[in-house]
Order: sequence, then structure tokens, then C-alpha cells
Amino acid sequence: MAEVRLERAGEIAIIEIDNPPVNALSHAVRAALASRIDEAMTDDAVKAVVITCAGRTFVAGADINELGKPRSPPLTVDIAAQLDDCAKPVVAAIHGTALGGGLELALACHWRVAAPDARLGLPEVKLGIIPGGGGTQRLPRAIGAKPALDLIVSGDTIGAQAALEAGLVDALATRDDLRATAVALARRIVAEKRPPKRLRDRAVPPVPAELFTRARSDAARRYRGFEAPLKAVDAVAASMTCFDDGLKREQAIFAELLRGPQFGTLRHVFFAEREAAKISDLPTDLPPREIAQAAIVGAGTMGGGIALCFADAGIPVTLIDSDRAALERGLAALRRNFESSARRRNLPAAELDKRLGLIKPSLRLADAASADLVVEAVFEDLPLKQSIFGKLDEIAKPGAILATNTSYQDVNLIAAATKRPADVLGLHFFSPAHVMRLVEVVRASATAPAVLAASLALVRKLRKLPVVVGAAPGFVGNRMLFERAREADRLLRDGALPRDVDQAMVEFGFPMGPFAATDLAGLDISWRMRKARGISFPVADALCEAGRFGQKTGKGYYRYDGGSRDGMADDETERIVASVRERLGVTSRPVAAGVIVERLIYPMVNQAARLLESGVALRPGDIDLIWINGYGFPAWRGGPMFYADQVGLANVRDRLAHLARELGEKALAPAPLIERRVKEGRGFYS
Ligand code: T1G
Repeated sequence: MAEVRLERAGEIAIIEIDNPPVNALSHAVRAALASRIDEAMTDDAVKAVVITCAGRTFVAGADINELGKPRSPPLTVDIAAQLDDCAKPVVAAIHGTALGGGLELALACHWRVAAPDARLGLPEVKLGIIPGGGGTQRLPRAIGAKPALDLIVSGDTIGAQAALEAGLVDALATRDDLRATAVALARRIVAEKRPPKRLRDRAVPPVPAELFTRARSDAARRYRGFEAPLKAVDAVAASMTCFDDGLKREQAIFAELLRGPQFGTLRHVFFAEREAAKISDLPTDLPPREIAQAAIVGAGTMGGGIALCFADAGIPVTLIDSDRAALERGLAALRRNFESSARRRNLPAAELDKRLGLIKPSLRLADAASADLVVEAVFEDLPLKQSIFGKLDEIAKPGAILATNTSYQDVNLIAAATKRPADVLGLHFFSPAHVMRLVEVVRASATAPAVLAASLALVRKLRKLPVVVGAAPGFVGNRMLFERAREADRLLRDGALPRDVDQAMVEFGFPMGPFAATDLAGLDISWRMRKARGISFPVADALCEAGRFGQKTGKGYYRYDGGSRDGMADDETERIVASVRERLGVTSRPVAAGVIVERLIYPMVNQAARLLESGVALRPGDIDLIWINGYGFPAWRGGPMFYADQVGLANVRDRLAHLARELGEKALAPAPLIERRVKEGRGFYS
């Protein structure tokens, strides 16, 4: 049961919110908090108030279970006003993650003290809404309009040190004396008779008018079709006027988005992420296995990126490569990436150096001996991986987890190269590893539950999203990507041009289209895989035969002049496509954008249905998370499975059946699960 307690420390009243697991602001908590604040304000013996939370975190926001339902006062915005109006000083004591309504409460307090490992943010846009508790008006008054815009539009969080430097918090405490530090500050404020410091009374420092126009155009380009970021700019822009008018604007936008379809979709994504953490046959009482040290084998793009993730999470990591030049290249790339990531996150230089210091380069596989977890990230060659796992079997300490970062090799065959298959699984990071949230956790047939549980916890400690998948070729994400790639190649044969296909998918909400993405990754990688399996994608194969591997060769589907990363349409590509059409005797005809979207997404959904039936994917929500967090599927569309339900699974089934007939492609025939669900009048989620 939620509780809000009030206790006294002499003249200081301490109000403690206790609503496990994250002190969400349910209606019960809001009502109790409002009355405790009143109690403290009317008690003459109380001279100041500290607001703190029990458990692992300060308030992590409004209760998302209640959002979207009729809202009962007092709302978060009402309590923020009540705090603002308090005649006695109120100090917020922040630990864990002060997010959304939690940070908004703290902003309405007059002072803020944070534990050094606290994180603060207004992530409401990730739910398709904007802060609705005054945050779009108070945060700019605390840290300025530009930093506030960046945080609110992105939904990112910042650490306590950066918050102190930005003026968002007034002081840092050490973790175990947060309450004492907050009470001491409250006492000092009373002794010095300092009046309450209200953000509401401050004006936002002036900014160039084009700040908001540029923010709007950036948001429109970066989040194409996604409303909340754009609306967040409008709300923050309104903070440049008087507080009350700005607050009215915020409340109107908040209410409008709360009624909109994108909130419901993103609430689905939020709860799908929580569901993905629940593996039904994993005992919940497994003793936690500490990953105190890690080792990465292979200092290439993936290995270096994975090592960066460990160091960034404070885990000492040995980066191993047998080739000195490769190791040096890997370290140089890792440092460059770490520095640019630190700049983006305003990570203090001292902190960056501390994290870089956690990375130990090595030329010897033997240096993996003390690691609790080893991640192999070498070239995608099964015998090579098996040989490395055979050696790791001799070197690694008992109980170490041995993970492969393979993107499609059979993890069971890799595990079989050791005498400890129970300790082996796949951790399929997505490139660039230090940016992409998704990790497909590949459960091999022998993987022990404790190893799986420890790996899930580790991936979360890296601040990434683990999704458990089965050990089948391509697992889930890449198996679906194969379907999209095959249809994309066929669209070129049928008459579309690369830019038609890419533009249709960018309009749909992807950050880039399939051909631009393939040019970035390199056409040769999938070409090698297809040849090994005797599969032909006629256009892609012809481009590879012409040495057009993408950005790495200056040309692929597009041309990249002078090392530019912006692809230009290339007549040579169109000549190659025309020659393939002629060879295949295909008469080309224009393909409408809507048909392009159907022909790329529905085959993926079809394949996903098969992966659900075979158990390689556990839930439709897992599949949605994989594509949102690994391939840029627009989150505000909910993911491929949620989208298929929105379109209507019967419509998807009918289009697949039509395409299978029209294109003579049996693989496009609707999967049995889709047929069954349609017959039952259901979707994937209903
Ligand atoms: N409401 C309800 N339940 C929540 C919740 C929330 N805000 N946050 C987490 N939970 C549940 C979650 O479902 C799970 O439940 C358990 O807590 C542990 O969560 C007015 C309107 C805080 C960083 O968006 O980012 O404020 O599955 O597994 O990995 O402007 O939870 O165990 O039954 O994620 O340690 C804004 C959302 C809301 C923060 C902790 N706030 N939460 O991560 O644990 S809108 C957010 C998180 C708002 C105001 C607006 C994370 C976390 P169960 P978990 P975690």
C-alpha cells in the first residue's frame, strides 16, 4: 500500500513518499502528499520541509497505469503549485531516478539536493506526451531554454554532477547521507532566514528567436511523424512568456497528446519493455551473479563498441586482439567514440578519463582468465569462433559466462566447442554498439537459467534493452530483415528505384531507408552470407559483382562523392537494375509508396508470426522492441506487430496472399498463426 509519512527532525518536517517499486505518483500518493504538505505548512513548530522517498528511487513519474484514464485531482501540476506556494522553505532530497512528475515535484521545491548517482530527466516524449506538471516552464527557468529543450525534446536524463553544474540541483550529497544533507541545508536556510527560491518567479534568460524555429525543424526531421517532440518545443517556447500563460499552454498540449493515439502506442511499448524482462521458466530467486570484470575478444568495430559500453557502466574490461595493429586501431576508434558520446552527454572530462581507465588492452587471450564474462566479437566465421571458445574453455575461470556476439551463427555449435555449454549464450549487440539500446540475448539449448538471468541483469546494467531470443539462424531481428531485404530487391526489379523505396520508408518514420542502410553497413556482408547459402538477390548481387559495396567503396545503391556520407542517385545503379530486369525478362512499372510500405513490412510480420509459432520469439511485444530498438522502426507506430494490428491482421493476411500469388513467392503466403488469428477475429495483441 502506498504511504506518505511525515516525521519531525526538530523544526524540520520530513515528508517521505513510500510507493514501491518506483514511488510513482498514483492518485493515492498525490492526495496523501498534498495533505502532508498542508499539515507541515499549518504546524507552527515546522520551519522547513524536506521531501524524500523510501526505496531505490525518488519519484519516477506519474503512475503510467493511471495515465490516459480520467484524472482525479490533485494532479501533479496542482501539487507543484502547492509546493511553489509554500511559505516555508521546501528541499527535495533526490536519489535514484527523478523522472517526469518526480522531477517536476523537485523543480517546484525551493532547493534540490541529489545523491551523486542520481539521474534526472523529463522522459515524457517517450510516452508520446510532454511533461504535464509544469516541467516545461520550470526547467527552462532552472537551466535555461536551450538545455531544457534538449532534455525535454529528447527525453534524455542527466547525472547528478551535470545537474549540479547546470544549476538544476543546488548541492550533492554522498549516497548514504542524502537525508542528513537535505535536513542540514533546510536548517541553514531557516537560520539564515532565506525566503523560498521559486523557479516560477524567475524569467527565462533570453535566447535567439531562431532557437525554437531551428528546434522545430530539427525535431520534424529527426522524429518524422512523431508529434510529442514538436509539441514539446511549443511548450518550452511558451516559457519565454509569463509563467501562468506558459503553464496554460503546457496543460493544453499535454491534455491534447494524452488523448492522442501516439500515447496509447507508446504506453504499449513501455509495458512491452517490462514484459520482455519476464522469462516464465526463470526462477525469480536466483542468487545474483556479480559481473565485476569483463573481457572482449576482438577489437574490431563491434568489440571496441562493446568494450566502451562496459567501461561506461563502470565495469573494468580487457579488450583483447591477437593483432597489435588491429588492437591499436580499435582503441583509437573506441576513444574517439567515447569522447564524442561524452560531449553529447555533457559527461565531465574527469569522469570520461576514469571510465577510459577501466579499459585494459591485451594481445593475449590468456588475459581473459580473471573475467566473470567474456564476449567474443571476432570475424563472422564459425570455425574461428569455435576455436576461440575451445581456448576460452581452457582459460576462463569456472563460472565465467562465455558469450558470442555473432549475428547469425548457430550458438549451439559454438557452445559445443566447450566443455561448459551451460555457461555459453549469445549477446547480439547492434551496431554501433555504444549507441543502439538493443541486445538480443540468444538462449542456446544448454544455457543455464542462472547464466541467462545474470546476462539479462548485465545488459540492463549497460543501460541497454535485453530481449531473449532462440538460437535459430538470424535469431529474430535479422531473420525478419532478410525478408525485407529480399522484397526490397524485388521492388527494384519490379520498377522502383532505390530512392523511391528509401523515401517511402523514411516517410513511414524510419531514420533511413533499407538501401541507404545497406550502403552504410556494406553490401558485401550479406552478399557473402547469401552466397554461402546459395541465395540470390539479383540486383544486390549484380551491384556486388560490380564492386559496389556501399559507402566503403564510394558507391553502392547510391554514389558517395568525395567520401561524403550523403548518397546521390547514380545512373550506373539504374543501368545495372535495367540489365537485371532485362535478364529476368521483367517489365518494370512504377510502384506506389503505399505498396512499397506493404511489400516491405508485411513479409517481416509474416516471418515474425513464424518465429512466434516456433518459439524463437517469445512474444509479439519482444518483436516490436527488437525492431524499434535495433532497426529504427518508429516507436510511435508501436513496432511491426502492433502496426499490423492497427492496419488489421485480416488486411495484412489478404495482401500477403495476393502478393504470394502475384509474385509467385510461396514464402509470402500468410503464416498459419496469422490465418488462425484472423479466423478467430483476433490480432497479435487481441
Ligand atoms: N508508473 C507505473 N509503474 C512504473 C513506472 C511508472 N511511471 N515506472 C516504472 N514502473 C514499474 C514498471 O512497470 C515495473 O513494474 C517496475 O516499476 C520496475 O520498473 C505528470 C505525466 C524508473 C528508470 O517515463 O523509466 O510523469 O513490471 O523494470 O529497470 O509530467 O521504470 O515490476 O510490475 O523499468 O529499474 C514519466 C518510466 C511518466 C519513467 C526504473 N516517467 N519508468 O527502471 O525498473 S509520465 C517515466 C522508467 C509523467 C508527468 C508525466 C523505469 C525506471 P513490474 P523497471 P528499472
